[in-house]
Amino acid sequence: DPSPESTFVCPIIIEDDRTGLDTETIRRALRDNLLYIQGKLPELASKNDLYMALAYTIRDRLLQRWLTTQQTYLKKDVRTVCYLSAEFLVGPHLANNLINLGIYEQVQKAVSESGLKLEELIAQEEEPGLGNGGLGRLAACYLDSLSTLEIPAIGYGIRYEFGIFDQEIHDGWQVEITDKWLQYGNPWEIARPEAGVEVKFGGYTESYTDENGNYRSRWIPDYVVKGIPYDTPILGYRVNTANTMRLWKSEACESFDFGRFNRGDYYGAVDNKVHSENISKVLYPNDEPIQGKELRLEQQYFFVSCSLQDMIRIHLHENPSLNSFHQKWSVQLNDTHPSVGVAELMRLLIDVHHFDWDKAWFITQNTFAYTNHTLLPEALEKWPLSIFGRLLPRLMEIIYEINHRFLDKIRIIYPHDDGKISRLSIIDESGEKYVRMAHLACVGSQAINGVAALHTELLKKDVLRNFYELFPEKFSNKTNGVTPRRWIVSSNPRLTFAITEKIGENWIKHLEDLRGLENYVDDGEFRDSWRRIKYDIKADLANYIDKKVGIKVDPSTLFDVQVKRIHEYKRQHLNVLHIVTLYHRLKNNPNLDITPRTFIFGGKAAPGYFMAKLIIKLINSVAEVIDNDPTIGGRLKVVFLPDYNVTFGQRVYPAADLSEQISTAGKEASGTGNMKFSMNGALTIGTLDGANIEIREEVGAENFFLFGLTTEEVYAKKAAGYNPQEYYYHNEELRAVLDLIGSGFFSRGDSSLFRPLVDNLIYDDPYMLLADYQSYIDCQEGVGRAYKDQEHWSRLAILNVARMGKFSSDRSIRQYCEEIWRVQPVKIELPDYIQANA
Ligand code: 4GP
Repeated sequence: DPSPESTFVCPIIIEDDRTGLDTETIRRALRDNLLYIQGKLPELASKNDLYMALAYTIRDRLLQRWLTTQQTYLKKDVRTVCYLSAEFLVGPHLANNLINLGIYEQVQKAVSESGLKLEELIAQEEEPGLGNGGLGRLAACYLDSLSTLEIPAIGYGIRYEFGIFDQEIHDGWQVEITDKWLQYGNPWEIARPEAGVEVKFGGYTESYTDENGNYRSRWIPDYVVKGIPYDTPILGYRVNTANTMRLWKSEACESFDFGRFNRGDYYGAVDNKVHSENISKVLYPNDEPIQGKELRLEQQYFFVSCSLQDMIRIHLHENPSLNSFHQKWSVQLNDTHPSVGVAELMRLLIDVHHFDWDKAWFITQNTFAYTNHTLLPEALEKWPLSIFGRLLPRLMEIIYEINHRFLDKIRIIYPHDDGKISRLSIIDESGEKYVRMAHLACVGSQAINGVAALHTELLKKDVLRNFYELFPEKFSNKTNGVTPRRWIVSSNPRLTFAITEKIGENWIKHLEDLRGLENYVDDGEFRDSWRRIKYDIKADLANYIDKKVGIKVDPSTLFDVQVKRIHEYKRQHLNVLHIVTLYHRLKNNPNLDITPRTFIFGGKAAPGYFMAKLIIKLINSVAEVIDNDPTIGGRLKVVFLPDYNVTFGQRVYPAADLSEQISTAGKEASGTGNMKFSMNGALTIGTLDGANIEIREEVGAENFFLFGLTTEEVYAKKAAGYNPQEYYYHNEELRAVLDLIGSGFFSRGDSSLFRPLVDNLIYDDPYMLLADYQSYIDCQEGVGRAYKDQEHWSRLAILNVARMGKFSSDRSIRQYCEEIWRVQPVKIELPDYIQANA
């Protein structure tokens, strides 16, 4: 809020050094920031000092755009999208901002004066790993597209002090290391302590009658925590729009308890501070299955309450009342993690702003929309009433009331169906009682969506069937997308150049334009240069692999890549079965003619997920044995690259020939890595799962390596009593492969190490690897043959890129805007004294 004392009227006119986009000005600004922000003389500056100085130089160039954007939104009283997400896996900012501002080359020249390369400074940035995997990365792509499409938006989340752990590999096992991404400071964020808000926890509620005789509730908390917003500007591509990502840090209201201190309790005096700060201390490292820890619920409520209070403050700044709240704000719940927001908005409207229930409910229901991201039943979030009621007593009461009113209505529709009532209830009363967060989200939202066509169908048929029956009109599909700015332009400059040379640069904002490349599939010269580019990128990755893990790989081999979280349903171990099959064949027939391959893996396992950690150990063990076997002669190489993250993803997607998307059908909601690979010219081997289906539809069945059971077949097999032993006993090669792993061959004779994994496959196999094994092996043989014909392979690769238009996050965001959020773009005009984008 502008303070009434602020009487500055003169605009800042000459800001040249902080806004100019030409090389000379940037060079001057860089030196200036090095001296006056980093406090370093050029001759004593470290690489990090230079990175920081450069980051500030670029941030300066964002600020006018950002402030102008915010001012325009306020003035025009626009409708705003708020994307509520417990995770934003944004990845490094510097390179992306340079690209979006259009000043990459100018900065390259300006930096060269320091004797360093821009790429070295870009590599210096610690990436903010504030997410686990797909869900968090999707949120980041969506922020990029929202700004690029000039949509008023705020991304609200948590400023974790420690993001996703760094992964090291010791003796083949994953070891987790604390991610200290903030240790040298974060130049991209701006703290706004003056916009802090308070959040209550614990305690009890009481009722009272207000001065007008109305019956009301009051929450007397046990403790109150302060949320401080940290803002990061998110600039769109070649537009002036810079939206805000606003992440909340938790702090103690009173950092020091003088009462306790004076009684001599020195440590007790800071207890409260420690507890409060713990809330935003660390990201829970579990992908998909949730961990029912109380601190996690505290995190969720903390950031959701902060964000809703923030929206209300902004709203009341421009509007006389909250009656129009739902007309000005559209709030998207990124999975159920923020779904307590439904009850919190009710609380704020009723307890704080004295709305009656029906009006508050109307506003709430018309404000929220909910995206589901997973079909795994174990990932459906629910909180024991005991924890929920103790931590959030007032919200518990409100949820009971929402449920009570909801079930009253349902009873009219299904008068004698108690089973239906208990299946729909927000409270699970089948055993220990729980709050079902997905039910709260469904009841409290105007729209519900899945993230790929198949996923949405399965939600309707299965996971959310009862809600679909009740409100079919709320359901729609929004297939995921990824931003081509980060996943092609920034990560693959060589391909970007080659494409732009042929079809111009419009595709960067209109990815459908890649279709124009189809005109060049028959151009031999183009295919040649395409292959040369791929080879060079693979050679770069080979150097990196050598530096990182000391393994030499040959860039002319087929790079077969699987990078994603390690999970049984994603079936990295099916990939291993293929590798061991090839190895076994070569051992039996050393002269066998196979297409030489380099298998590259990357991904983190949740620290408490034993089987996933054992899969990592298996990959590394197989890698070691094959690498040390001279008879293989480099025809097979296996590399597990530690610490897979956004930065490494940017290196590996462009270098892949083959993208492994091999989840059990019906398990992967969408996948987004599948899109990044294909956009960069890799071909996919995959099942009919998630967005693979739509990718195959777009690129054409003949340009996609399909294998495995369909979702219906998986269901049918399960229903008929799936018995993996049948496959084990009837498929000799499969049996040999499993026996080899079980025998201790890859574990220095220790036959117990991989037993749990092998036994799990033979006796249980919940993700049906054995059922899909033969089809996968056969399909891989087809891949090997196809790769031998390089001309043919290049054609397929070019067609894959040309047909990926649908998978830009710009398309996804347009659909959300039109069909769920009903928001319009708002043009941002910069003041004339600011140099426009290049
Ligand atoms: C992921 C899904 O597993 C993935 O298929 C999807 O592409 C991604 O969300 C974005 O929608 N889910 C999660 C999660 O990351 O934590 O549930």
